[in-house]
Amino acid sequence: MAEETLGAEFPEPPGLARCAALMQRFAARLGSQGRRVVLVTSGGTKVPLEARTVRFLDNFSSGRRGAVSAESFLSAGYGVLFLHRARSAFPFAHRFPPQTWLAALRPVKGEAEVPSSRLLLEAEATSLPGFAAALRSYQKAADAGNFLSVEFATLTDYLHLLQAAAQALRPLGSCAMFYLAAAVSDFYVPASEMPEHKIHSSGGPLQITMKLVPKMLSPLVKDWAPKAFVISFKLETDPTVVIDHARKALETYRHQVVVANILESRRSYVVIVTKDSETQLSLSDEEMGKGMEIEEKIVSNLQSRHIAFINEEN
Ligand code: PAZ
Repeated sequence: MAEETLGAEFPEPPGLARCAALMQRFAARLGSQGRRVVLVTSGGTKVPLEARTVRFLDNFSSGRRGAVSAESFLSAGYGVLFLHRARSAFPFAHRFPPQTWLAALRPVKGEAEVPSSRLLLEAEATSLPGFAAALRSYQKAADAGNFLSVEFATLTDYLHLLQAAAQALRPLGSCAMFYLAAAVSDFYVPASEMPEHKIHSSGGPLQITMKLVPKMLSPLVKDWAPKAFVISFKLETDPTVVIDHARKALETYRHQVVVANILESRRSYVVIVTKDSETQLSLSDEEMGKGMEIEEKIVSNLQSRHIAFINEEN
């Protein structure tokens, strides 16, 4: 199937079979418990310009949408398969960049009774607000087997892992949700046209012709997981075109929902677009002041739609 869809232009990344097996076991176990499971994709993709890559094209996505959404899905009782760009925002950890805990955590000294194999750390409770709760939430989800994270870096990794994830979730039918928040490149340089070595400036100004990346929504909806509840995201910078583009995507791929958002306002405003509705979700200043995140509203809205979708199927 991989060769059929992705072809030789996107050679299979090393480690794919191991990740595919992990995802399959994760999905099968939760599926056997009748649980709802969501695949959250998150972060941008790297598009190499050379085979021995020195340079690549990337994009703005921080992965925060995916990370916060994964937390909300776990709170809502979903099993979460988190397919994310390496070093992008990670659930429960993204609020604590290294400079927060590097300064706050200190090794506990002079505890003679503590064996040398143990590391004891301490911090003023006020110096890391929310840290202990975040650790507990992460560990609870991971220990219960409700959370699995899988990393990608390049566009090629992403495409193969998405396909493998879809195949793992397929047996769950309508209980599987795809929440495709990753910002995936639309363009790539085919492996066959990529120079092997670093491109040199002595060759003059650089001209690159990039090909269009095949749209994975099409085989996902039609073949890989045809019964699943599928949500794609549409990001634009021009607010006058975003809803039209979201509608076009729904007509083309025939999936259930597009979440439309604008680059600058994406943290506080989105529109949930379906074939017969448009629902605006926003955060008030007061909600933002309380630390609420728009993803809580997105996930709550989508969870209700997903339950209705499952009930319609049965
Ligand atoms: O990753 P982030 O939190 O910085 O941004 C989220 C987002 C804008 C990448 C996401 O909401 C989105 O719209 N993803 C799809 C982008 C697209 O391909 O149109």
